[in-house]
Amino acid sequence: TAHDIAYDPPPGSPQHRAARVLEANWTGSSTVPSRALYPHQWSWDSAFIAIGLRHLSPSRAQTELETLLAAQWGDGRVPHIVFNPSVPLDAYFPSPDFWRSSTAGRAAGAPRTVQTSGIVQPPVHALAAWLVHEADPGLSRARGFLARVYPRLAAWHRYLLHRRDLGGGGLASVVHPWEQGMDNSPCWDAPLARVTPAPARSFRRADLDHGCAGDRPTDLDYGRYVRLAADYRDGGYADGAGAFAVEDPAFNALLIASEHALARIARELGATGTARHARAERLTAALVERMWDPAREIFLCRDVRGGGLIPERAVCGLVPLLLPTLPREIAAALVRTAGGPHFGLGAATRLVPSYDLLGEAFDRHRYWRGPAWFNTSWLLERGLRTHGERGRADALRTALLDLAAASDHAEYVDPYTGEACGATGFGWTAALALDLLH
Ligand code: 9YW
Repeated sequence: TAHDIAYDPPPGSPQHRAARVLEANWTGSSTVPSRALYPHQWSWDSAFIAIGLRHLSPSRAQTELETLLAAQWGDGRVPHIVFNPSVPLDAYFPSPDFWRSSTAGRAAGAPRTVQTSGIVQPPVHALAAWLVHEADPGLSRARGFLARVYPRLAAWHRYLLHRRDLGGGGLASVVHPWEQGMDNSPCWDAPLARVTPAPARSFRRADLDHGCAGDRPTDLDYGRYVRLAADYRDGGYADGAGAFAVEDPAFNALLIASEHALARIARELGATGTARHARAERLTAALVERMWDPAREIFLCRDVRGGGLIPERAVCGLVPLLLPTLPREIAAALVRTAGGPHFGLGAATRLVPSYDLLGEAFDRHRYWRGPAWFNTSWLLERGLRTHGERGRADALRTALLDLAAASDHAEYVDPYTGEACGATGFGWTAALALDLLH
């Protein structure tokens, strides 16, 4: 095929085991997060998967991103799910007949042929595209990879920075908890409480067919997710009117990291990239000004509708450590917070928990309310390394690799014991382990 695996790891090696997961989840044009639980293409999963896949097959990693970007809407949004038409409708809810992208999303420029959701996920894509390019610049240039993806990535960022600046401070808001990628985080409890749940009989949860109910969101919260998504759809996916709007530090930090990557891509294509680096700097300043809590020493989410910072400590507040030009004292404070009693990194926990160990809503097994995910630890590992915390970064890297292998590349783990939770053979877990092995 055109996607020959360029590097074949030795059988039995951790690389080989991770590669087998990616191979098993590959559909021919993209990679599913999990064969059992998530049988379509997910936006930020694909970005993380491409970051690992580039070590096995740079051309396949390029295809992964280009398949996603081919489903981009006319207004620039990159949908959080691109549906695989050969998967039965009832395999995942909300399905294409809920989102109705090609009809309800017409005004926003949804594609006519491919079916997608109408919300977004964190913008890790430009960062992923740059890392994929770096894995084999010769091949990337020969295939015109960056020249093709650049205009799409630029339109994606433009959408987020303009249509999604609902708080007026220059940052992007999410309009649904699913957009930030940490669906059931306690950060959403207060803004979500204002939303009237859709009646439980008006939808059927497919997630409970696979996951255990005790680990998943409650029916009441699920009803609120459905209501928000249905209202957004019924408004033609126009931005600005919804009941839920939150500025999230992880979403914005990833946007900033991707803006820096887009500047590098622009340079590779012959421009200067200066304006983009400058914009990333302005966004970093806005992030600090609008979301940094000096007393708690963590970034907080801002409830744009309710008008204030949400006093919950969650892993999203540590992710900005990724940013190279974060003020030195803030980076140092984030390192203290990660290793302190609320996250316990390197002491009570080996991977970073998704939520405050001491928080009232902490639950070591419930979705994004305590367990540890591999993508957030990978981001933190990168952040620690960026800020010269080599010892801590090495320990986190070792933990990530140990637990990825021991858990059979689980979707997430118990933050205290490392016990596998959710699906196994999970795409980004395998991909990011593979990345750290290189
Ligand atoms: C869902 C696919 C997605 C991730 C999200 C994660 C989960 C989907 O799975 O959400 O149906 O609950 O929260 O970040 O992209 O892996």
